[in-house]
Amino acid sequence: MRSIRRSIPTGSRPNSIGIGFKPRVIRLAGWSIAAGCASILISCSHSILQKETGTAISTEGVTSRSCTSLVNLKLAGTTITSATAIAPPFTAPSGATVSTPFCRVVGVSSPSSDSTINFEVWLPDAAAWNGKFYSSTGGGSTGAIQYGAMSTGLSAKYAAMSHDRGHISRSDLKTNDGSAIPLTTDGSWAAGHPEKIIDWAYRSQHVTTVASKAIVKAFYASAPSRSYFVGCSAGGHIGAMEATRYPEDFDGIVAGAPAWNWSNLLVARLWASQPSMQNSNSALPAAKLKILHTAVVQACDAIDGVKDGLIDDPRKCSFDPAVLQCKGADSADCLTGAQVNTARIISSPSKRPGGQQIFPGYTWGSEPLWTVNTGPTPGGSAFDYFRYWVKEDANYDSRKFNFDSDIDFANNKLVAGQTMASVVVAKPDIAAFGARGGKLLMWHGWADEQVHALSSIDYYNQVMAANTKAKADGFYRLFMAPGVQHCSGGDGPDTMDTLSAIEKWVEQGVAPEQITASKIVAGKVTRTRPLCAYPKVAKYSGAGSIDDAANFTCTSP
Ligand SMILES: [Ca+2]
Repeated sequence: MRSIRRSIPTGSRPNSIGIGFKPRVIRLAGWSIAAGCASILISCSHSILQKETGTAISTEGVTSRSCTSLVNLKLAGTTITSATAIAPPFTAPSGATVSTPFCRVVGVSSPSSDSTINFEVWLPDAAAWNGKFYSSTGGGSTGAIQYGAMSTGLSAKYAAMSHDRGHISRSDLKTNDGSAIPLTTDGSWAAGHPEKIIDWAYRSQHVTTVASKAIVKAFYASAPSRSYFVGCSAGGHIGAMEATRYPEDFDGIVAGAPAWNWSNLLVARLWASQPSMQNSNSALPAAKLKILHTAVVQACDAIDGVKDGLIDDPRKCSFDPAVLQCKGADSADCLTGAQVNTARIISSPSKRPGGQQIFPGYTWGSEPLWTVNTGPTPGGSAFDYFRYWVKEDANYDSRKFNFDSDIDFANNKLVAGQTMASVVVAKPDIAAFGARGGKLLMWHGWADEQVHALSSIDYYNQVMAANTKAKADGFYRLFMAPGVQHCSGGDGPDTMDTLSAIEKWVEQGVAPEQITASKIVAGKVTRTRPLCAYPKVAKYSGAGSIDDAANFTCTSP
């Protein structure tokens, strides 16, 4: 048995890119990377070097082998293009730095004739390996290997893998108004490439996971003892997909702010963006969003019993933006009638003309970053989703979207013989994952401005409806994070070690009842607070600092 050593705190959001552009620096929240590596090893080749024969070796019954010989490993549907022993310091293509020696394996998987899924596996020296496999993937429509997450996983002694979800995002594309389309939302690769949509939606993670496990086994002569996936946003979507479609791939999955209901989520983003797309006077500039947020917090902070700047459960906040409407001419401290209307639309459920709800609205508290929903083009991946995946027309005008027939058109569009909805939506059907011992830890910021927080409540309710609560509690837990924006940021404590929580659950059978989250400002912890297994909430004891998690207990609401 290998000694399992966790030397660094690890977090939940190595790839918190989200499904849209977030106009600020994205932190690798929670992943406080201990850069130093005490042991100086000169290469990833391990102590039990096998003779390099240069011939293909089956992974069945293998003994360990050198790094460079992995290039000769034969895997169905996957080609290993290079295997290199890396001596630190090493700088990844993304700029991520690595200070640990490792074996860098670069490969490409092609599960269909139109598939090109680039991936890398970074293997720590056998003596350093914790025996486990770790994987993560990007948010949005991103086509890029997540080197930062790999670096962090490697530093924590995991065999780490990431992949580009089957396409490479372009950085030279523009929106209607000439601004750059972020890497995270480029969808131009999807038009005319249904197999690439399938790769993005679920197949890329599975095939690269299977290939990587074979590589791990060949290198160490030992399969990983445990396998974990951690992702946020569309990375959380992949986590949910894995639990549903490939229950054997991972023992533990952390899905943050999961964009699980991908198609209707993007319809909802289009809905939220309509007022500003139709008329720029309806847009809510950042300064107006600030006064809106101040008013929201003032109105709803105390409902949970603690005035701490956080709204514990925004569903209890019945804020009406009309209280901010200008009495006369537009000015800096009020909203115009059009802006009040925009705030109402963004915070309300999207509906078909007949009144049927499409998706929940954005929760109160999420408004500071509504700039992603009040531009001249739809927020996040919605713009390119409808242009390229659905309409396959680069000139498609999203302002003409019909919130009835076009929803059906999008969901029923055939993608290599399957409907779009069946391909891109991660159904909350995870009983098989639970039955085989898998654990899914889902979490969501209550102030998420991109993936509606209420969509995770919807997922929870569907899991509970399909299983008894007692049964579902054994394999699925949801943690809502008050005041936390999309994957990180916001007023609320947003740094927590979800990976340790899922490992304790998988390896020791200790189901997480609460996870301590920290708010870190300028490198200092300013507040800690328990995040509670939903539906429980953190209740203040009535004594002691409200900035100390010890003074709160998780209780039923
Ligand atoms: Ca409060």
